[in-house]
Amino acid sequence: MSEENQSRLNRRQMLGSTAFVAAAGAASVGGVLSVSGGAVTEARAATGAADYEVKPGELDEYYTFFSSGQCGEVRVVGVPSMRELMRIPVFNRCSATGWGQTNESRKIMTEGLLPETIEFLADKGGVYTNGDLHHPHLSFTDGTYDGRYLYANDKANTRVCRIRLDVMKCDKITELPNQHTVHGLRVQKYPRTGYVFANGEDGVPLPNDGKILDDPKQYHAIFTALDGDTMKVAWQVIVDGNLDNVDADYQGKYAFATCYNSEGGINLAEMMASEQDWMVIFDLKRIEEGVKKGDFQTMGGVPVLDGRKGSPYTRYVPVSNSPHGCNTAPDGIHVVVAGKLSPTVTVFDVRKFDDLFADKIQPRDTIVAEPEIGLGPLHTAYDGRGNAYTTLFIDSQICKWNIDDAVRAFAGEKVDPIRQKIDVHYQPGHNHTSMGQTKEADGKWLISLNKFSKDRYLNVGPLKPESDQLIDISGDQMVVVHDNPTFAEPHDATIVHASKVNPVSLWSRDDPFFADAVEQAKKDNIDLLVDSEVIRDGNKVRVYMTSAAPAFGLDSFTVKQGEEVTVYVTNIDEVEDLTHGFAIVNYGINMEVAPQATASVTFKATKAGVYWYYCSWFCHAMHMEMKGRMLVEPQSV
Ligand code: RUQ
Ligand code: CUA
Repeated sequence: MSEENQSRLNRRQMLGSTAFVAAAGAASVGGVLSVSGGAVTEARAATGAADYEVKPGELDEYYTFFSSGQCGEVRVVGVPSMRELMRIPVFNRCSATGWGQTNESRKIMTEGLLPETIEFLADKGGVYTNGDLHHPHLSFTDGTYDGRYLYANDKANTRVCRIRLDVMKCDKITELPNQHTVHGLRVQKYPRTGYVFANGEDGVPLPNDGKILDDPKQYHAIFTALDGDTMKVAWQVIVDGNLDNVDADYQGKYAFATCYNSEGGINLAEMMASEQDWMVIFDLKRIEEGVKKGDFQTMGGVPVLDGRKGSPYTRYVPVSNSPHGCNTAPDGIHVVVAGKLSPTVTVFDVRKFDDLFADKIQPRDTIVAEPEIGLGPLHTAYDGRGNAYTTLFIDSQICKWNIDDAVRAFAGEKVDPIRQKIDVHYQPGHNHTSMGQTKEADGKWLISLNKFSKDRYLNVGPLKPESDQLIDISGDQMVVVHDNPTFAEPHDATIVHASKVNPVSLWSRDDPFFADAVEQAKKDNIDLLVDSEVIRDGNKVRVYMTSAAPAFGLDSFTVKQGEEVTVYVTNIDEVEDLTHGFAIVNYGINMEVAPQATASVTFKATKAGVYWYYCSWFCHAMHMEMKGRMLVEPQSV
C-alpha cells in the first residue's frame, strides 16, 4: 500500500469509519452541493437512512436479480428495500412450484441436454438435481437492458439457462458440448443480445472419452458463444489457460475474459507458478468470418475454432497472476481487470483493440492504467460519473477510485485516484451498482456481496449465511445503509431499474410454456378451461381437471395400479395472484398452477389405495377444503 493510502486509512481508523462517514454525510444536509471527480452531485441527506427505507405498501425502484450459487436458482430482490420478491427455480428442484417434476419444467430441463448426458441421467431420475448458478445477466438492446430475458450459467454441470422476464420462468437450458464447467457469463451489449458468452474454466481432453487421461498437455478449455434467441451454440473457441470472468464491449466487436493457469497446471502450486496470466480478447468479426470460411473442426455438433496463442481470432494480454473480475465501464471505453493476487487493477482501453489485432501495437500497449487499490481486488462496478468501485476481498473493503485519475497517474502525473475505502462485512466477492453494467449507470446504489457474515447476525450454527450490504453511492462518500443475510451463495447480482422489466399477472392461454398440454387436450377433445374428464388410452390415463377457488373440477378419479397417469390442472380463475396448487398425498407430487396456466405431472400409480389430492397454494377461505381423491384400484381386481 502506498504511503498516502496508508495515512488515509490511518486517519479514517482514527476517526472511526462510521463516525467519519456520518460526519461527511451530515455536512451535506440541506441539499448542499458537493464536487466529486469533476462531477457535481447533490449529496444525499445525512446517512441516507431515510432514502433507502421503502415504507409498507411502497414499491422498490429497482429489481435485483441475484444468483444463488449452489442452490441453482435465481432470486428477485427489491432495491433499496432488499426485500426478497421471488425465487425462480432453474437448475434445482423446487418443492413449492414442482420445478423438476412437472412435465413443463422437465421438458425445459432435458431438451437441451447432450445425448450422452441423457443416457447418464437415465437411472438418476432423468434430470440433474444440482446446479451452481453464478452470473445472471439481462439481454441488451443498444447498450442497455431490454427486459426480454435473463441468462445465467451453471458452473457445476456446464449449462446456460434463459429466464423469460415476462413470466419470470426459465424457458431454455442448454448444455455446452466439449466444455467442462462454464464460469463467467456475459452477453453482447450492442447492437443487441445476440451472443451469450460462456467461459469454459477447466481443461479436459477433446473429446473427453477416457482415451486420454493423465496427460494435462492435451487438456483444453473452451470459450462458447450461444445465440441468445435460439439458445443454440453458435461457435466455440479453444483457448490456452482457464477462463474465469468475461465481459463484452459496447461496440459489438470484442469479448474478453480473464484467464488464469497459463501454466496449464493441475494443482495449486503449478497454477500459481508464473508471475503473469492473461486477459484473452476475442475478435467477434474474425471468428464469424472463420466460421464462414470453414476454419473449424466440428465437435459435439458445433464449430470449434482454434484460438490458442498465435491464432488470428484471439490476443493474449499479460496481466498479473490469477486475475479475476472483468468489467466494462459505462463509458464504453474502459475495461477493468481485477488482480486478485496483486493489489492492482489493470485498465484497458477498448479503442486500442483494433490496432492490437492489426499487430500495430503490442498487447500491453492496450493498458492505460494500473492503480494499486488494496488487497484482493475481485470485481468492479461503476457509477456513471467516472468512478469505479472495486471489492477488496482480503481487506474486507470497497475501494472507490476515479478512472481518469488512474489513467493520468499511469501517464506520470502526481494524482491519487483513490477517493474512499469503506469497510464491508466481510470479504466481498462481487459488487454491483444500479444499472452499472449498462451505458445507463445511474450511480445511486451499490450492493456488496460479502462471502462471510461471521458475527454479523444471530448465530445459526456452524453454517453461516452470507451477508449483502446496501451502500448509498449517490453522494460524495459511500454510506452503508442496510445489511441482510442471504442463503448459499449469491455470487452475483444485476440491479435493473423497474421500468425495464414488465411482467404479466396472468398467463396467456397460448403461452408456449404449456403448449404441449394444450395440444394433447385438443387431441383428446378437451377444452381445458371447461372440461374435467378422465381419458383412457391403453395403459395411459390422462386426467384433466379445472381449478377454480375453492374447488377442483373433479372430486375424485379412478385409475388402476401400475397405470401411467398424467394429471393436467388448469387454473381457470382469471384473477391476479390467485394461484392454486396440486399435491397428491403420499405420492410425492406437488405443483403450482398460476392464474390461467395449465400444469401437468406424469407418474406411475404404483401404490393401490385412497390418495387425497389437495390444493397446496392458499387461494380462498375454503382452501383447506379444496381437495379430492385419487382411487387406485389394486392390480388383482
Ligand atoms: S466469480 S467472487 Cu463465480 Cu463471479 Cu467472482
Ligand atoms: Cu386452490 Cu388453495
